Amino acid sequence: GSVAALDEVLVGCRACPRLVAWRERVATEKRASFRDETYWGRPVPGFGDERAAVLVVGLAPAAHGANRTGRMFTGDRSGDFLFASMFRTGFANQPTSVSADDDLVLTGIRVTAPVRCAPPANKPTPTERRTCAPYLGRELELVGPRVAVVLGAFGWQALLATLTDQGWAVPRPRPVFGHGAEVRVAHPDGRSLTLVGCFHVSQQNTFTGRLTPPMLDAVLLRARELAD
Ligand code: DU
Ligand code: SF4
Repeated sequence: GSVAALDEVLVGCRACPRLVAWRERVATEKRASFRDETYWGRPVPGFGDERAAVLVVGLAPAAHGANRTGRMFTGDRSGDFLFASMFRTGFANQPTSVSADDDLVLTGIRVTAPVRCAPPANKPTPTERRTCAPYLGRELELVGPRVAVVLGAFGWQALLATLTDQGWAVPRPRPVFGHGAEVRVAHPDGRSLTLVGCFHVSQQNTFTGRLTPPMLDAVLLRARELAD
């Protein structure tokens, strides 16, 4: 098994009828400012270091962001905010991620999402989350991160559910999401993974100042410290 083999299966997935219809409709109708572009319109693989110690877990591709460019977090304001922070903290070789064929390289970090197809209103259903969970589970097994930076409550719940399914010792009741929350979980085989909660990088948080660049930088630096 390899990340490339996982991605090959993933990009052909059509398991969620509502999301297949939405991702393809958005890709056909487009946004006026991108009308000359060919949208990706398919499931979006994780991006970055295949041996990353730090895995960033978001929510789902944005309709005109990753669903357009085919690279996670790429082509929208959320990604602009996230990749700039990765550059400042030494995880990325450049501050921007514009398209799937730019020269961005992530070292020691990787970005992914628990749902791989763009959902209407950025809101996957519980069934869609469960249907997509095996892809995140497989990626976790292949990459083997020591730290997961989880952007928002949806990703937090989704990751904890996936870890539980995979036999990790997740406390009950499940730990509550919060910015700066840290939870260490253990696998019976001896591995451990520390989840670090962080407000999502969406404009709702970054435009309002709820999540500032120094706050995100501090989370990424903390993640590196935990991973070392
Ligand atoms: O084809 P490849 O060298 O396995 O890289 C796939 C993809 O992942 C490429 O666009 C660069 C990116 N990447 C990265 O960001 N960090 C790495 O350490 C390795 C690959
Ligand atoms: Fe497949 Fe996941 Fe997309 Fe559903 S969200 S169609 S499970 S890739």
